[in-house]
Amino acid sequence: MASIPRKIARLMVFALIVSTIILVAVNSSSFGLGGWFGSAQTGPRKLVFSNNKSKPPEKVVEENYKLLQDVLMKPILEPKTDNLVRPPADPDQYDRANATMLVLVRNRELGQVVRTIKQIEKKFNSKFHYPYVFLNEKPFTDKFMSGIKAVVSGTAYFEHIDAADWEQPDWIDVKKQNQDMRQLDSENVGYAKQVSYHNMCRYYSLGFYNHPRLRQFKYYWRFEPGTDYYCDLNYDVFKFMELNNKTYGFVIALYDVEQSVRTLWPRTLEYLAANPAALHPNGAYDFLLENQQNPHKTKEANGYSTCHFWSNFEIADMDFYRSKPYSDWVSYLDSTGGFYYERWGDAPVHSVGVGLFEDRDKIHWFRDIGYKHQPYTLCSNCPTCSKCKTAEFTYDHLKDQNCLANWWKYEMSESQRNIY
Ligand SMILES: Nc1nc2c(ncn2[C@@H]2O[C@H](COP(=O)(O)OP(=O)(O)OP(=O)(O)O)[C@@H](O)[C@H]2O)c(=O)[nH]1
Ligand SMILES: [Mg+2]
Repeated sequence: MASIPRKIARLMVFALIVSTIILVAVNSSSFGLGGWFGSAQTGPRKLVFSNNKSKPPEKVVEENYKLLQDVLMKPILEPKTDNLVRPPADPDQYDRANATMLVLVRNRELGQVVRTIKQIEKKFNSKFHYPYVFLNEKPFTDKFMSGIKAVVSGTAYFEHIDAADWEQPDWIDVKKQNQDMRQLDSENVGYAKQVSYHNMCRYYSLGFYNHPRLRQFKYYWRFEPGTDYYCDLNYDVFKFMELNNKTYGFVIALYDVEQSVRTLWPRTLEYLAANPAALHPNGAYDFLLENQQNPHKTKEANGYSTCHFWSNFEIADMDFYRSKPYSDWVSYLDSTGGFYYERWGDAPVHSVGVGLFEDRDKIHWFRDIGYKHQPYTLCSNCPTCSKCKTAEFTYDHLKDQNCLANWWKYEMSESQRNIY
């Protein structure tokens, strides 16, 4: 008789262990098992990849690449909306959107930045005269400023970044940082040991939109020295964003170096667990959780596909970054030191932020902006594009780095696919 209570006790212990394991798996989600998030309004959402096909990754690469080739070979012109704003007769009398061109740049990059600005002016800005904001943590030289003024059609603002916003916070554990950077460097993570690169990634993730000069603007077009623009744009892209209620625009999407973002996703899930209502009910979850093309990356990044919009080009609404979900989340990320103990890029940070906290229908793929930042290109079959080869992406051995097909397959609505 005495054995019955002992059996019950054993059963209870067993049940407790099982339920604890289930709870940990469902709620902590640190290995990408996903968890339930969302608010009473949005209903619960489970963060797991919903398109598992279990095909060999090499086959997925080929299929996705073919899909993209087909999409890019299709003739397009410009978005088929009836609200495109055409270039005005006099750009100086034009009622522009509240927008600026934006570049963080060093004095020594003058030649490269001028080269890129000349292309942007020819293709777009000579028709609208949007201003430019140049950011630097060091003073711009007279040579730099006069070199720029000679090529821009809009006002040029040369702005200084305060050390307090640029340098790493003093609570970063420098010993740990050095150890972690050496480790990442030994794993061939580019720029791992270059502190200025970490500062740059952090500043582009959480600083720039609160710079006093940028606070006066809503939209920005980020560009980089040495990038190429191939297509004429005969409409105002900022007004396109505004009139079509878009938050974020991109051209290229890539997988990241997985070792650089090992804890970005687990830290994000911690934030979501504490702030479940922050999750947007129509987020781009599958883009962020996909694990078919480069499953080793998703695994190493603890559940994040590492897929991101390549932020060296982006047109976006800074009010999104200034809003509570993004700014609280990115402050939480910052408080964990991951910008310095790992090498989180601003591209994955923007992409995870937009993908989780914004409606995916407000993200626009600019297929009509032909673009290159070494070694990747986007070039559509569009009569306004020249000097790029239609559907070219990169060297053969880097084909598997393209994750645009995931955006196309999992996140775009029919109307977005047909907008060109
Ligand atoms: N003022 C300033 N600008 C920087 C610094 N580091 C990078 N940048 C700028 O930040 C942007 C991104 O830097 P890149 O070095 O191009 O980074 P990346 O594109 O990841 O690397 P690459 O593939 O080498 O181009 C560029 O516009 C740079 O000019 C810095 O220390 N100071
Ligand atoms: Mg670059």
